[in-house]
Formats: sequence, C-alpha cells, structure tokens
Amino acid sequence: MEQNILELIKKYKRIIIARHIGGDPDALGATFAMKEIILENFPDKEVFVTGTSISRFKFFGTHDKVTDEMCEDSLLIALDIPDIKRLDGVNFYKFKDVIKIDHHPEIDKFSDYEIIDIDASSACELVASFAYKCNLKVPKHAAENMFMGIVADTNRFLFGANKPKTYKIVLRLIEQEHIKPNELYELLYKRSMSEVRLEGFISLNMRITKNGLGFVKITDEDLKKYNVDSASVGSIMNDYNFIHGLICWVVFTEDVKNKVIRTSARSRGVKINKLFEQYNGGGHVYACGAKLNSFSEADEIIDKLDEACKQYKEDEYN
Ligand SMILES: [Mn+2]
Repeated sequence: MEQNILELIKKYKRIIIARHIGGDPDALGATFAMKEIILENFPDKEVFVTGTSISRFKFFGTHDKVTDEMCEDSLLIALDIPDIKRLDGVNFYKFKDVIKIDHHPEIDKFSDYEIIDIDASSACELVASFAYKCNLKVPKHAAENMFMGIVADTNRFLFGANKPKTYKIVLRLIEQEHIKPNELYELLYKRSMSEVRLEGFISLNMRITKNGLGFVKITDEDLKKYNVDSASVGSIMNDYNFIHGLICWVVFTEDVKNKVIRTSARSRGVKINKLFEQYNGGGHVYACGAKLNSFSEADEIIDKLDEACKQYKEDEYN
C-alpha cells in the first residue's frame, strides 16, 4: 500500500492535508510532518495543511486556508481521523482522490488508499514508517513533529507503545535525524501554574463510584477562579492513569463561549468509544471526547459509564 500511496502523491501537483477537529500533537505533528516530507522530496509540489490553528501548538507549523475550488483538482491526505464528518477545514466530497493514514478504529471508509493500523501508537508513527518504507528523506523539523506526536499519543510511552516497531521508529528519528528529545519535551510539557492548580481542583473534587468510575464537573465559575479556559483539561486527563480503584474517569467542563459541555474520558479497561459516538463524539477505544448540550447529558453519560465499569469488573472476576 505504501508504494501505491506514493505513486498517487507523485501524480498530483497540489496536495491538501487534513486531520480531525480539535487538533492535538499527534494530528498536528502528522499533518505538518507529511507536508514537510513531501516538499523535501518533491519540491515542485504545492502542499497545504488545513484546520483551525491552536496557539499553544504553533511550533508544529502554520495552517492554510483552502477554498472549495482549490480542492477540485487536488489530492486529499487525511491523517489521524477515522470519520469524514470530523475533518477540519476541508470539504471531503470535493476531492477525486483521497489517502487516509490512521490509527483509530475504523468508522468511515475514505478510499482505496488507506493505511489503518490500530496497533500503531499514533498517526505520527505511521507517517514516519511510510516515509522510511518509501525511502523518502525526512527533514529534521518533520522528525521533531513526529517524535512529539508519538510521545503525546503514548503519554510518554505509558500506553499504546506495546510493539517494538514504535520504539524502532523513535530510535531512528533520534539517531538518524539528530533530534533532541529534551528540547521537544519543553515545548510539549511546559505549563502554567494555573493549570497545575486546576489539576489540584480535579483531584480534590473527583468523585469515585464503587464500580471504579471517577467523574468531575467543572463550571465556568470554577474556570474563572483558576484563571484557565475549558481547553486546559485535555492535557490533565492522562495524569489519572495507574490509580487503585479507578477504571474509567471523565471530566465535564462548561464552555460558555461555544455553549457546550466539553467532555473528556479515559479508561484502563472498559471500552468507551461506542458510547461517545452516541453523543456525537468519539476517539480511541480507551480515550474519548464529546461536546454535550447540557450537564443533564453528562449525568446520562455518568450512569452509562458506571454501568459499563460494573459490567467490566464482573466480567473480569468471572
Ligand atoms: Mn492520534
């Protein structure tokens, strides 16, 4: 498949790269790395990356505006995205040819040119492995982007990096492209004291059911008190892994500006993606998110997740 994808890339003069809405380091790392790899190896191509910019992640690259007319004779490369409706900044149906490279469980079939590997740690791992399999040159900044995507999606190799191939790719990025992990950790993980205080609030206020579900609701008033915004919760979620008695945890955050309740959940065993798809959200089997209309929908999710945890515990002991 890698060679077929490379041939398709060679055919097109203009290439547009897109990822899921709510760009995270893996989605951003993969899209900008792919752009830089294509330009390094095929300098006469035009390559654009679409999606809403995220100011704290601007070191990955700068997003482009793409019009519908531009899409008509272009190739679309969709990265880190399983479903068409969550593509950011681009109209899928304007393209004749599409490539998809992803590590989420499959939702929509995008085209005949797909690499889907749910055992891969990240989309960045798949882009790096595509580049190396095709003997493409990998510029240093692309290597840095892919390293950051792998590190972020595995939460520094705590999960998702169960296969030797992940570590082999990382070794190659460090050894061959001469990247410096410490400098990149600083970019990814430096955070404000306000965010640390918000984490304290979550830790103090998380209620845990007897079935092992942890949940917290954060109101706009709480956010103001800690001087943070509703997006700050995302980076805190992974810090509740490896806690006795906690199987699944979910945080609901009021987002007054967009009139939604941002919801983020993680799990250490019970599968949660199908439940979140019912609420117009989704993600990975064990890491999901959604935007809810109200805190009463949050209560529904709490009940359903608690039931799922109960079921999971019963199955585990039988
Ligand atoms: Mn990803």
